[in-house]
Amino acid sequence: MNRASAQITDFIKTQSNALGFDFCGISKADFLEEDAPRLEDWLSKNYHGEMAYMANHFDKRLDPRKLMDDCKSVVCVMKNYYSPFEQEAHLPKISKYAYGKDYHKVVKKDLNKLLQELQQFGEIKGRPFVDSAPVLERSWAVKSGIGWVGKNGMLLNKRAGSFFFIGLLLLDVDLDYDTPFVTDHCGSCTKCIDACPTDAILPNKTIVGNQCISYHTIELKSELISSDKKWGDWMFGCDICQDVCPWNRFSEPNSEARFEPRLDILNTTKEEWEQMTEATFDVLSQASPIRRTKLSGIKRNLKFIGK
Ligand code: B12
Ligand code: SF4
Ligand code: SF4
Repeated sequence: MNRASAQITDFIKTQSNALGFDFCGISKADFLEEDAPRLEDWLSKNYHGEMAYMANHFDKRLDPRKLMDDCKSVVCVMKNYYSPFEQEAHLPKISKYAYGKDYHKVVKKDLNKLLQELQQFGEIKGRPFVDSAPVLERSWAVKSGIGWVGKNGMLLNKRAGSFFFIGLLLLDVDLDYDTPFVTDHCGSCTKCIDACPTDAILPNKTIVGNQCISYHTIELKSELISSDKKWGDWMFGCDICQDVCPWNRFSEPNSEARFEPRLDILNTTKEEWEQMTEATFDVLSQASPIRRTKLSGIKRNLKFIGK
């Protein structure tokens, strides 16, 4: 490795930490050979359901060099969003990732800052992505040595569990690369598979996307298709397969002010949601991930609560 790449690598690791990222790993931008057949199989079985965007850009999704010209390196960061806050039992449930400010905005803003700071080394081109582009974020986290993919499909870290967002920064410079994570620490545990109310978790780490409560309550645009399975009280997303995971016993509360639980949203009752006007929702959902579902989606989801 030359001195310049080692210096930039060190800077990225130190600054990502200073910017509030909890983990940072770096991989060489390459074709994700092992993922290609898995993604193809997942799509061929229609596990993406109505998420048509998942079937687009197959080649780009497997190779970041097709997403950005001259892409040489993939910087992968993780940001903790765990919060011990629990909603009162009678309230419609919102998954933890949506407690605070929209993570797309938060993580992307900080990755842009990192890119900005890198300009002191000369002109470095980069593109930040957070759940916003055709790229297999969890596979890059594994490749960057941050953790393994659990049976629940989540990226898990031994010290910190899975309540983490993943962000990627593609760069046009060569860097020093981390060693991929090759071990699996799920062992014989099947707690997530046993607890999933819609049988969306297959034994081989595959998530049947269109069976997941998260898909039904957030991504599905049409009327919610009821099944014989229980939706529980989830109004937006679902945390069951993370809540039961033993690795999340080590979760520490996040220290990000922007992820402070939005009590105005989290304390809203079923009746208040049902009677809410578009104007009120427009104000309430500012900068919150719940905006994605729109008020019509939330009202649709409420019909299935408790079923
Ligand atoms: C589509 C999508 C969904 C869909 C489909 C879920 C799915 N598992 O594909 C739905 C709406 C259901 C969903 C739900 C959720 N999602 Co989502 N989702 C995505 C998105 C946009 C794409 C995922 C994707 O490409 N799926 C296609 C399949 C084929 O890929 P994959 O699940 O990533 O699995 C790959 C690797 O894990 C890999 N793999 C790596 N190593 C190994 C080893 C073996 C042996 C095997 C078999 C596989 C394997 O195999 C697959 C491809 O090869 C990503 C963001 C992104 N761009 O990556 C966020 C993302 C995965 N989601 C995220 C979150 C937080 C959630 C929820 C927790 C939200 C909630 N609380 O409701 C749930 C969790 C559901 C679950 N158990 O997975 C986070 C996950 C963070 C983490 N720590 O893992 C991501 C990364 C967004 C982000 N930037 O933080 N999601
Ligand atoms: S998020 Fe909920 S519905 Fe989806 S796989 Fe996990 S437990 Fe099952
Ligand atoms: S609940 Fe068990 S099997 Fe599922 S991801 Fe966690 S450790 Fe792995």
